[in-house]
Amino acid sequence: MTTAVVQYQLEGSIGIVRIDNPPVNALSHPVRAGIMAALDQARADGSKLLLLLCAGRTFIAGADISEFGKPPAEPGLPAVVAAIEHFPKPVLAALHGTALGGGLEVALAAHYRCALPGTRLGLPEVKLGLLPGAGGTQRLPRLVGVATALDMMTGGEPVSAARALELGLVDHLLEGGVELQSAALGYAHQLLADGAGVRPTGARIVPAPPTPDFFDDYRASIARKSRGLIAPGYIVELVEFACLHPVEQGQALERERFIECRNSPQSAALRHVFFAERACAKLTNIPADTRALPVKTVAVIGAGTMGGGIAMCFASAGIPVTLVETSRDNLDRGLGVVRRNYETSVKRGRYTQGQVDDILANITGTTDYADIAGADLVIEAVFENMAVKQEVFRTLDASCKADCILATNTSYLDVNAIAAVTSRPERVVGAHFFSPANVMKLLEVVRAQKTAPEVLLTFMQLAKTIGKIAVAVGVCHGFVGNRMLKGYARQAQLLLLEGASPQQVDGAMEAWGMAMGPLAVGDLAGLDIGYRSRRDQGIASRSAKESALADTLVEMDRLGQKSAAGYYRYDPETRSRQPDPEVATLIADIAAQWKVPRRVIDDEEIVDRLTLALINEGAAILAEGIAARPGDVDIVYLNGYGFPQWRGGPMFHADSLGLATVVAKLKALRELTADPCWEPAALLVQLAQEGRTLASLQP
Ligand code: T1G
Repeated sequence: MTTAVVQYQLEGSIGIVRIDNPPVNALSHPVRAGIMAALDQARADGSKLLLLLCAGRTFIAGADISEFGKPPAEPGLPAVVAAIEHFPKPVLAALHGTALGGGLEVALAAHYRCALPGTRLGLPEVKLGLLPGAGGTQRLPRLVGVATALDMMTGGEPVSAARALELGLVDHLLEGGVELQSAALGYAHQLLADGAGVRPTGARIVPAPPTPDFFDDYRASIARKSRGLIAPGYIVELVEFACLHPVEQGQALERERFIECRNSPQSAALRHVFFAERACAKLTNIPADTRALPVKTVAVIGAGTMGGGIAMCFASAGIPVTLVETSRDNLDRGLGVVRRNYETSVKRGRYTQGQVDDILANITGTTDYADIAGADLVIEAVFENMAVKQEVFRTLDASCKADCILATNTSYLDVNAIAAVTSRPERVVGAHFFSPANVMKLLEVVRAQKTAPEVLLTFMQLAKTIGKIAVAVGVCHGFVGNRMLKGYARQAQLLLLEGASPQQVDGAMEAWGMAMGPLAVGDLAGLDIGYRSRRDQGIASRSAKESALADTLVEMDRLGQKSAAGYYRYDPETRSRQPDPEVATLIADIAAQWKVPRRVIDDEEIVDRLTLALINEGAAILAEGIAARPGDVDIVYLNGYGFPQWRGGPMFHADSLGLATVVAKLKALRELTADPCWEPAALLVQLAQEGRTLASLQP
C-alpha cells in the first residue's frame, strides 16, 4: 500500500510503515490517513510485528502546525495514536533526528522504541502555547515518572537518545553510522526472537509522585517562568490527573485543555513567532543564484564589552577569531573578561573545562592590524562615534585582503557613510549585535546601499552558525529596533512628567508581559549611553522635555545600576531596585519647569501609549522597506527588547487589536495631546480602510 506520504511493505514477518513527508515528516492529514491505511493493511496480512519509521532527516517533528486554525480533518491524531496502541501485533517505532510533539506521542503509543544515537526526543508544545494533545501528558509520566515528564513538558526542551534510554523512554539505542531501516529491522527480529508481545504504554501505572505536595510545589516552582501562559498549569493538572485515572479518561480531559489552548490568542501568537522566526532567515530581494562566501577566520576590532561578546560567539562556534585592540593593556583586559565569562559558564555547568579550553584556543589577540590581513571577515566594535568608526574602516580597507568582508557593529549610525570611506562598499555590511552579545540571540544585519547580495547572504547564514536569529534590515537611524525604541522611551519620559512614577510605568509594562519596564532597562544599559548619543546628535542637555530628566540624572552621576542609582536606587548586594523619593521630587520640578500639568494616569494608558508608539513606528518602517515583513519587526522586538513571546510582537499585537482600533486609538491620542507623533502611519490607515491586516503584507 502506498500513498504520497506513507508507504507500507511486508518484509518477511515485519510490516514496515515508512512516512516520507519532507521537510520534517509533520503529521499532516495525508500522513495520518496514510498511517491508518497502513495499519489496516498490516492488521490483515501475515506480519508478526510492525516497524514504524520515517524517511529523510528526522522522525516525525510533530503535528503539522500550519494546519492549526484550519477545520480539523479526520482521522485526528488521538485516533491514530489509539489505533497504534491497540494494534493487535507489537509495534516498534524507530527514531532518528528528532521525535517531537505528536511525533513522540506516536512513538509513546508504540509498544517498543529504538533510536539512532543523536536523536532528540521532546514535547515542545508549550513553546507554541499548546500542550501535548495526543496522549503525551498521560503516557510520558507512565514511562519516565511525573517529575521528568513535567520538566520535559513545561520546559519543552528535548532529551538526547542516551538520556532517553536511561529514562526508559526508549528501549534500545541502535548502532551509530548504520542505515536506520536495516538497524531497526535487526532489533525488530530480536524482539520477535525474544517473544515480544503487545505492550500498551497506557496500561502502565504512573509511578507515585515523590512527595504528597509534589504537584502544588511544582505549580509554585513554575509560576514565575510561565507568567501569563495557560498551558503550563494545565500540563501539571493533567499529569496529576494521570496518577489517579485510566489513560482514556486522562486523554479526554487532555483533549479539552488542548483545544482551549489551541484556540487561545497566546498560542496563535506563539505559532506566528514559530513561522516568523523561520521566514526572517529568508532574504526576499536577492538573485536566486546568490551563493554565500566562505568565512573561516574572523577578527573583531575592540575588546570592550561588545567586542569580547562578539568574539565569544565565533569562538564558541569553533571559528578562530582575533581580537584587535589599540594597546596591550586594553587587549589583556578584554581577553581577561572573556576568560572569566567562560569560567562562569563552566561553574554554571554550561560547558566542561575541556570544552572551554578548546574554545579559548580559538581566540587570539593583537595590537597589529597586519596580523589580521588574511581574515575573511572583520567586525568593528569600537566606540559609537562616526569619526572613530570611519577611521577604523580606512585602516581595515588598507590592511585586509581585497575580498575580506567588513562589518560594523554600530547600533544607530549610517552604514552607508561608513562604507563610503572604503574602496569596497559592496563588501561592507552592518552587524548589530545586542548586549551581552554572547547571550542575546538577535542580530540586525544591515544592508547598506552597496552591500553585495552574497555578502548579505553570507552574514545571514553565519548568524545561524553562531546561534543567532538574524533579521535583514535597511539603513536608517537606529535601524528597526532602536528606531522604534525612541518613540517608546519618549512616551515613558512624558508619562513621568505627566504624573506616573517610574515604578508605575515599569510595573504596568511588566504586568503586561514585558521582560523589563523601560526605565529599569535604561538603568540596566546605563543612562550615559543615551546621554552621549543625544550629545552626538547635537541635542543640548536638558533642551528637550522628553530627555530633560535623563540628562539631569546623568549630570547628578545617577547613571543607573552601574552607579547604584538612576531612576531607582539599587541595593549594592541584591541589585534590587527601590523607588527613590529624590527622583519623584526631581520629576515634579522638571514637569513644573516645562509647564506639564500633572494628573492621575492609569496602567491602561501607559500600556497603550508605549505599545502604540512601537506599532506606529513599526508600520512606518515597513512602509519604507527598512524591514521586509511584519514578522521581521516582531522577531526584532521579541529577541532584542523583551517583548512577550505570547503576544507575538508589536505587529502581531496590532493585528490582534484590529487596525481600525489601532488607528482610532492613535487619532484619539493625537486629539488629546496634539503631539504629531500620534499621527497614524499611512500604512495603518490604508490597511484599516481596506479591512486588511499587517499579516496580509507577509510575502
Ligand atoms: N509543522 C509544520 N511545519 C513544520 C513543523 C511542524 N511541526 N516543523 C518544522 N516545520 C517546517 C518549518 O516551518 C520549515 O519550513 C521547515 O519545516 C524546516 O524547519 C498534538 C499539537 C524539527 C527541530 O514544535 O522544532 O505536535 O521555512 O527551519 O532548524 O501534541 O523545525 O522551510 O518553509 O525549523 O532543522 C510540536 C517544531 C508541534 C517542532 C527542525 N513540534 N519544529 O529544525 O528546520 S505541536 C514542534 C522544530 C504538536 C501534538 C501537538 C524544528 C525542527 P520552511 P526548520 P531545523
